[in-house]
Amino acid sequence: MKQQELEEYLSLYFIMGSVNCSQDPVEVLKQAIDGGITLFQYREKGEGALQGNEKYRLGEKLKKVCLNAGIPFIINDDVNLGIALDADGIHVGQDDEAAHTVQQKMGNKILGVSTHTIAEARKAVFDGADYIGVGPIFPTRSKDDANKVQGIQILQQFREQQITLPMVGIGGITAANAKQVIDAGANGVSVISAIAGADNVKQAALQLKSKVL
Ligand code: TZP
Ligand code: MG
Repeated sequence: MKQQELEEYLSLYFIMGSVNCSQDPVEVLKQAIDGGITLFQYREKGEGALQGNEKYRLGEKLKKVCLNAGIPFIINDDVNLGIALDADGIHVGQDDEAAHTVQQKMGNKILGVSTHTIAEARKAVFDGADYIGVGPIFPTRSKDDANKVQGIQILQQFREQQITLPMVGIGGITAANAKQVIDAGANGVSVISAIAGADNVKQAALQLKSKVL
């Protein structure tokens, strides 16, 4: 995939797993797609998360929904699951399997890496990341072990220091603050609760979409 194509897919990047949803995750994903999300990450994590075969089976269903809609399907952390489901990509954090070994195992898939400092961003580039996630930009309740809040300044700093890789902001992003994230240099926004936790999922995605175009 060309960098420009990936940048377009990153514009409204929806992340969720069953614990983030108050209704059937398959329905949540379908509604989010109707509202215009451009990329999806299956992140089955946290208290009460599905494991083993159940985790696999939900992943299979969500992948099918993405495939039908032409939306890339990315797996969080679990490289073996990504390979088993033939996902379009894998996203790893700093505490997960090293990005360069993931890159070797996955071959031609999209590799995303979470970064919090310039050094981590440079290493992600070196390891062959296709994009980086940067955050938390704002306070979040969706990640127990989140790093300290960075503000939009970190996005500006990365761009000033010649990090040219596609990047998305993450953490506490809503329709009210998404434009700041884009204006600070991100190609898109990654969102869990503002979409998965909305009463009207499609409407929430539509509202975010109008801010990132
Ligand atoms: N990584 C940094 S913040 C975060 C992750 C996975 C959670 C983002 O969730 P929300 O609900 O959009 O703040
Ligand atoms: Mg991780």
